[in-house]
Order: sequence, then structure tokens, then C-alpha cells
Amino acid sequence: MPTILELSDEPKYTIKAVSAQTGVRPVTLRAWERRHEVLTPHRSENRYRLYSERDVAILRWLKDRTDSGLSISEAVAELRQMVRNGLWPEAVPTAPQAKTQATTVGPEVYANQLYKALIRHDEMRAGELFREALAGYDLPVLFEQVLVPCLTQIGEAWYRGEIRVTTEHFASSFLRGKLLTLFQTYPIRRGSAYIMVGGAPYEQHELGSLMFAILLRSEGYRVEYLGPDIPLDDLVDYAREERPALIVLAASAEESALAMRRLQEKLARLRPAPLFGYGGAAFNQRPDLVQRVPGIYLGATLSAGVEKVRTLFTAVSRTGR
Ligand code: B12
Repeated sequence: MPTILELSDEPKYTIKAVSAQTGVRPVTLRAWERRHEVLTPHRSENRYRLYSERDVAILRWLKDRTDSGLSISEAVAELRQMVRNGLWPEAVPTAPQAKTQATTVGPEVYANQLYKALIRHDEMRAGELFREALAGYDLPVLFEQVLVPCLTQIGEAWYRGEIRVTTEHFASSFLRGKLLTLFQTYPIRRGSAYIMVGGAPYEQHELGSLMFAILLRSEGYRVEYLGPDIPLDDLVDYAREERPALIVLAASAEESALAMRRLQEKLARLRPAPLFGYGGAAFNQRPDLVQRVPGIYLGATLSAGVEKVRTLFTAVSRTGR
């Protein structure tokens, strides 16, 4: 998905056409322009407003934000902040709301095609497939039924010696880039529950925790993604200063899982003490590890983890913790 900045700023659409494309009524559009100076459309020779593709994308983005509960002033402030930071958002539907499964092709077809494009190092085709799958599926489906199976195929091909390590690195770097961009596309919601997400010590696999961070951010939580292989004592110090409500770490190997054994105890000494949740492939392969790592086991899948976080915060708000 291109960023909004990459779209053409050539004036071509009338207000009526823009209203049809964005779902923003002309009267609202004029009010947004007047009060919030969101756009300054060009004027045609006969003084009609003319909007560009970039203007349409900005309006769609703002509409998307207001539909998800922000006021128009908050949405405009957020856009300005992103632009100031040089981070133009991608054109909607990149930050997706509930999606209808518009595509007729099943997610397994995307998983397979993406795998083939990645092992050919065909970045352009992989980009197209990622974009299409993102536009066609909800995030949990994209992650669990397209990306995870694609990565599993890559891991198996690497294990059988059919693809190079270089190819596996290319594929995971490509997906990491796409996922980070997607993560940054969602707004940082200062007022909601603050969650830190990262990888357990020694853990180099980061795509699972990154996908989890995106899912939580898309749910409206304030999420900070910390990356892989987090040193725990430093994390505890940071949590003392920043006071998150929840810390989530992921582990795919036993060594990383067991390295988290003392974390809950260390966090319990902080005031207020953050909750500690964890998940990842290590616990799927060795369920006995759950008994050995104190904290809240979030479940075997990304979706189960998100559901668990939801219930945790419902319980927290009920008990006033
Ligand atoms: C990409 C990759 C790498 C990249 C990672 C790059 C990056 N930036 O992330 C690099 C090159 C660094 C790497 C390194 C290694 N890798 Co590797 N890697 C993979 C690969 C291909 C994809 C991993 C991935 O991201 N999967 C996507 C995640 C999301 O899938 P998942 O874990 O199955 O997720 C499900 C659940 O676990 C759960 N979940 C996942 N995370 C979370 C988080 C939370 C909070 C919750 C609730 C749930 C949850 O939800 C998902 C289902 O919904 C896998 C193949 C595979 N089968 O996964 C091998 C794989 C995991 N790697 C493997 C190995 C052996 C290694 C190395 C030891 C290789 C080596 N000799 O150096 C090192 C380990 C380094 C370390 N200390 O961590 C093996 C692990 C075997 C095993 N069972 O232990 C695999 C399975 C490959 C294989 N077929 O043998 N790897």
C-alpha cells in the first residue's frame, strides 16, 4: 500500500465525487476544511473545488479515524504529528477496520503464493500479495492463515536444505518490514491501557511478538513494541519508570522460556506492579513449560492471546486495579 504522500496531488475530483469515494458528506467536508484546515483543494477556472488522489486518501484516513471513535480534531492532530515525524500514513485500507472477506481466494492460496514469491526473492510480487491479503482479510486471518503458514513453509524448506539461509533471512526481513510499517500506521492511544510487547531473552524470532503488538494496537491499546531478546533486569527498570499495565513476552525455544522464570517475581515488587503475560511456540511444543514460568499464559495462538488480554483488562476495570 503506498503512503499518502506517494499519491498524486494533481487536482481532478469534484466535491461530489470525493464525497462518494470517502463517505464524507460535502457539508462535513467543507466544515473540516474550514475549521481544521485539513486540505486546501485547488479551484477550477469556474471556482469549483478540485481534489487530488492524495486529498481523497487524507480524507479516507481521517474518516477511518473518526469512525473508530476519535474526534476530528484528534484525528487531524494525529495526522499532523505523523507528518511532522516524516511518517506519512499508508492509504486506507491499510489500517483496517472490520473487514468483509472480500476476496474469493482462500488465505491458504495467499500463503502459498507469498511463499513462492519470497523464495524467488521477488519483492515486488510479494509486496502485491501482502497488500491484497491485507486488503482482503482481517488481521487475525492475515497473520494466522497467511503469514504463519507461509513462514512455516519457509522454515520447513530451510530445514530440508531446499532453500538457503540467505533466502530465509530475505523472507523474514521482508515480512518484518511490512509488519513494522503496519504497526506504525495505527495511532498511539495515550489514554488506553499501556502494554509493552517484546521477545524473551535470547529470542531472535520476533515476528510473532510483532504480530501480537499489531493486534493489540489495532484493538485500541497503547502498545510499545520493544523488539527481540530483551534483557530482563533492564526491562524491570524501564517498567519501574514507565509503569505499564501489562508486559507481554514471547518465546519460541525452551531456553528463552525458562529465562523468564524470575520476571513475575521481580515485577511484583514494583508499585504499581504490572501484569506479566507470555506466549509463543515454546509453550505449544512443551506445554509443561507453562507450569515452570510464573505469570499469565496467554494461550496457544495470537487470537487466543488477544482474547485473554481483553478479559484481563475487563477484570482489571471491574476490580478497579
Ligand atoms: C524466520 C525464522 C528465523 C529468523 C527470525 C527473524 C526474525 N526477525 O524474527 C532467524 C534467522 C533469526 C531465526 C533464527 C533461528 N531459528 Co528460526 N525460524 C524462522 C521461521 C522460518 C519463522 C519463524 C516465525 O516468525 N514464525 C511466525 C510465528 C508467529 O509462528 P509461530 O511461532 O508458530 O506462532 C504461533 C504460536 O507460536 C503463537 N504465538 C507466536 N508468538 C506468540 C506470542 C504471543 C504473546 C502469543 C499469545 C502467541 C504467540 O501464535 C501463532 C499461531 O497463532 C521458523 C519456521 C516456523 N515454523 O515458524 C524457524 C524456526 C522457528 N527456527 C528454528 C531454529 C532452529 C532457529 C535457530 C536455532 C537456527 C540456528 N541454528 O541458528 C535460530 C534461533 C535463534 C534464537 N536464539 O532465537 C526452528 C525451531 C525448531 C524448534 N522446534 O525448536 C524453526 C521451526 C525452523 C525449523 N523448521 O526447524 N529463525
